[in-house]
Amino acid sequence: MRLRRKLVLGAVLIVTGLALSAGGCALQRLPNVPREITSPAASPPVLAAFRSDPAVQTQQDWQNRRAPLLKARFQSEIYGAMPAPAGYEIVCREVLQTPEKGAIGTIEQITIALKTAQTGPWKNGHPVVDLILMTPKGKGPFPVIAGGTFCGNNVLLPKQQGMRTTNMPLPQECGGDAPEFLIKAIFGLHANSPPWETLAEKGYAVASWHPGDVVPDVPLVAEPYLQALTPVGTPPAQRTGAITAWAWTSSRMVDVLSADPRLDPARVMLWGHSRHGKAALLSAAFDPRPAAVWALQSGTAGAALGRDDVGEPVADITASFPHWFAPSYRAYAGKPADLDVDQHQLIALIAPRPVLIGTGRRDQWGDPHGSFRALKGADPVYQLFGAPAFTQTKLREPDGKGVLAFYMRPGLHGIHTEDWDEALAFFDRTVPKATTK
Ligand code: GTR
Repeated sequence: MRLRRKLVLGAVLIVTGLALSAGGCALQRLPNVPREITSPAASPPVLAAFRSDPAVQTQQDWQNRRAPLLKARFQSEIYGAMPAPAGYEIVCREVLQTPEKGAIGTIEQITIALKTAQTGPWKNGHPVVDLILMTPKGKGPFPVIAGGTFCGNNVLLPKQQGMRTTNMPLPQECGGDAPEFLIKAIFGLHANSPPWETLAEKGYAVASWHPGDVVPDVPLVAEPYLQALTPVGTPPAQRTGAITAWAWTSSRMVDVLSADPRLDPARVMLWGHSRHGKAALLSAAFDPRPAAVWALQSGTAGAALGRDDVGEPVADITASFPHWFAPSYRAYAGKPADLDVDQHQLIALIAPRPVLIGTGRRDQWGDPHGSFRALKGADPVYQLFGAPAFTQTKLREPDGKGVLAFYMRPGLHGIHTEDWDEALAFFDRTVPKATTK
């Protein structure tokens, strides 16, 4: 049985046991991560000499020399080649909702044909993505929080008429047999959809799409889509991975959102949970436009340091999800310290823009310690850009000061109301309110 299925089955058993027997006690059997950080600092030090590049002293050194070198290493060793943008075409726009009551103005479905350098196995040769866009009542331009959904758009608004269903294969865990209450019990109230009304009340637009419409999240099925997205001439070991394809898709969605007069292009925030947290970080690292990023429980190849193999080991992630990465990443299974890049350097590529990392106390697999240490490791680059230092010292005590921020809530892997509360407080605090249109 694949690891992912085991995890899901384990979670189902835990919650079912919890519901049937011990009330709230069963969760207590899963250990919290230790309160104190004892592991060493991230390495290599982010400003130190790296490969043939001397130590970084200035912002120009970072931007002109180090950032391109790191992007090349992340592509060749972990994620695979990032496709070039090739434009898009809006195929149609449909209004799904215009509620009279409440703060939501409209919810629309915008169908977008993405252009790609080569044709591939998509119907008509190129990917088509349905973007679900909620805009609040009132006068924009609105800031927008944008991110991918796991199991197709239907899970966002389950009873909505007129929503198109994905025609791509879905991962097994999206099988659809699990009742909604069980999904919420295991993975949180907002596992499938954001708190629309709260976000609208606070003046945020929300954009969601299904990255699996570009590359299906199914290992064997994904390969021809990945081949089609891989830039011509890329060595086979560096073919585009699905995380990269999904990060590229985020950037295409930013293209569309930035051109919408109701939205503020200077306040497009990316977010993602778990695998989509990995993609959100990668997207912002390669694309200067997102104003801020919130990555929740993004773990290995996300916010968590990987060279120490704490949390999800490279051997496991590349065996369970080979399609997520360049084939080259597999070579580091069992010896991740041989990698010369680590995730603090990925976060540093987002500098000086705000990054919030969310973790769960009992989510050992997602590695809260490694994520905290990655933020610390990225901080010197933020300081080089004049951003306030990351001064938090305790995992459980956010200091609410910096543009790099970390929180660890109780519980396991999932998306809860308190996660959204943390994210909104963070975006409110760190993303300037001034509009540019
Ligand atoms: C897990 C995987 C993690 C994380 C998670 C998710 O099975 O091991 O890396 O991405 O899935 O996306 O929910």
